[in-house]
Amino acid sequence: MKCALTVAGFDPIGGAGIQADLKVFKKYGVHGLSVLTAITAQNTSNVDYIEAISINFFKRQLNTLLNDIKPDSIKTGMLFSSDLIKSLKDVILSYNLKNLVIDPVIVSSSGKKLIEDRAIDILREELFPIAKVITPNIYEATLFTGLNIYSKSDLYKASIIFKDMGPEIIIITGGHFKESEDIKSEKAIDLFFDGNKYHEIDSVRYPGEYHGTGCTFSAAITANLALGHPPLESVKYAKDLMQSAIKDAYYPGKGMAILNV
Ligand code: PXL
Repeated sequence: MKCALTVAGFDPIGGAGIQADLKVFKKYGVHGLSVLTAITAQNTSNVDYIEAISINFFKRQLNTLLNDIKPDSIKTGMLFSSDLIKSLKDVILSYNLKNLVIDPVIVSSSGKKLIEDRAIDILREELFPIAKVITPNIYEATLFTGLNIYSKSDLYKASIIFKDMGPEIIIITGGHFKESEDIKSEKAIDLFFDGNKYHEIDSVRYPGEYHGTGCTFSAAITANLALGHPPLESVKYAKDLMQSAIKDAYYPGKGMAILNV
């Protein structure tokens, strides 16, 4: 059985973070490995509190696991601090891990910062250059590129700027478009760019706020890469999963919906 590793935070709701990633890996028949960066206290309305795992314990989790098992792909979610990011990079290089998918998590869907401000540059500098795929949403793309993204042509410009940051492939997810013509469209458009070719991948837009969309999407890409699928196919399969998971989303609490993976 193929193995994928998620390096991410703990979500007690079970809709994002490590828990979401493991559900997605299972869905594709990929064995899920997980290493924890931070624990959170949260519900479907609010992320209340975050505590990072100590660097020592973080490294122990990675080294102990990787001395035994080599994952076929790896993804990152909430990385929280500069020290966690730097330690992770060292480990990825020393174990020669391939197929790194980075979901550049900045804030939760409920609006809480999931990374320290000073760690944002470190994430870009240390991990983007060794990434196979990065999966920014509109908010993250705006923050990393400095562009205001209101239209499809802005997505094209942003993906060129991202390419210069070093990742092999960029997929910007357009589901969060706010103030553009595109919001009036029934479609959500994602833009895939490999430095050479662009692919627009469109899907039905379902209105509303969903918890864990970025985690689920990036985990699905990671699982498909572990299975040996090429990046573009992996992204297309991941989009298919997102469509059904969003269509059948449910409300376990009083706040946001959870994806039905
Ligand atoms: O969706 C981003 C995210 C990632 N990781 C954890 C989270 C969240 C959102 O709440 O809780 C642990």
